[in-house]
Amino acid sequence: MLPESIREDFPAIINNPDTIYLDSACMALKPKKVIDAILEYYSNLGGCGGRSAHRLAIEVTERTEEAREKIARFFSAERNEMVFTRNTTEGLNMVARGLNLEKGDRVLTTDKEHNSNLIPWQKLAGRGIKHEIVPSNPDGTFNIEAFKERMNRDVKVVSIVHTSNLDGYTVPAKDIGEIAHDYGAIFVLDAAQSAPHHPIDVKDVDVDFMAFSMHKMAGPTGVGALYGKYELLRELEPLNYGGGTVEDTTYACATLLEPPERFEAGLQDYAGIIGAGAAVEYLKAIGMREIERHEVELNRIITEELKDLSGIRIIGPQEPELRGGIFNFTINGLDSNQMAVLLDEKYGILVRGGKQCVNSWYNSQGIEGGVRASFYIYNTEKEVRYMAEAVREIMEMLEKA
Ligand code: ALA
Repeated sequence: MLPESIREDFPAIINNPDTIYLDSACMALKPKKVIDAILEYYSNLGGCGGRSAHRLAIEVTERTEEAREKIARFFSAERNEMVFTRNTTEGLNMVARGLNLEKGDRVLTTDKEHNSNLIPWQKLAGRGIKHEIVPSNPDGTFNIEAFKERMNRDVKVVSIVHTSNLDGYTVPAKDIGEIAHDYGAIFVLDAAQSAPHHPIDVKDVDVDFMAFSMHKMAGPTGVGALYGKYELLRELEPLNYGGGTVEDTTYACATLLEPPERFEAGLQDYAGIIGAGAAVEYLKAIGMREIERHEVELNRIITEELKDLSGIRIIGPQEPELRGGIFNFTINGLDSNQMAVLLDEKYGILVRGGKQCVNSWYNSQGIEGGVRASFYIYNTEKEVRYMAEAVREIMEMLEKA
């Protein structure tokens, strides 16, 4: 397990002493190093990047490019393959709208996609592009046979949630990518929940595009990135055009810069980007394998405590080692959001209830919502045992009522 001293790095933990934060799948807390990097921009720099030639602007350009380099290296990518975005959602929309898909092309996703990897593909129906769902196995694991059955040369894109925000399960991305590539399809990963919790080498996985958010990686809000293989980025139509994306324009046309600059229209969130660089450095110093192990250990403890409790059902695979840092469950007799509010008000435990942006899966199962505890580097054994105790007390209370 990671040392508890990590908690001292997080002002939000120190400043909220009576809370147990178990909602990192939605938003991770930020260490002081990240906050300091953001503040440094506002206090000492303040200029724009990539444009003006004065000293503050040059410094900002250098610092944002350093951050790009750090983030690229974190995933074993090249600097020119990493495009800054606002978040995973923006990255996935960029891919869905920027690929040159045509009438009759097919796009495959799974039945467990976040709305951000669902709606952008659904919306292509107006152009005659067919979006189809690969059903998961009953325990939520990836159904490779169902996937293979659906593959043919009309499938142009396979876009899959790498680690699910619903149940923490991580798909066998390398195998999926290999099959997608055998049929000439583009392979896209929604890495919002994998990038913060697992080591990823984009070259090893051989993914074509991968979108992620820094706010789930101990980084600032409002900054994410889209990784794309350079040749594919060159063919992708930008979502936004404007300042900072062109070599030159006339009244009639524009010559775009090469990637990644051509995708970053308008002034950027320089403070956030510099903070994002600090966030990956912070995670790297802890070690992604260590982070992975820590979360599974916490998941093992809470699973052991609650798996046999009458009235609750764990969503996804029952084995904690397949669920990473997510423990999501349904309860008999209480709405998931009511349960989340009760955990907060009575015990100071902060979790997320409801459909967690995976409405389609919950609706298909006829389930109103889940109560999701999600763990990160700062959570402790004591906290998850306390959560288990709280759930047991609430369930006893419900039985008596
Ligand atoms: N996708 C984020 C979550 O699962 C917002 O909470």
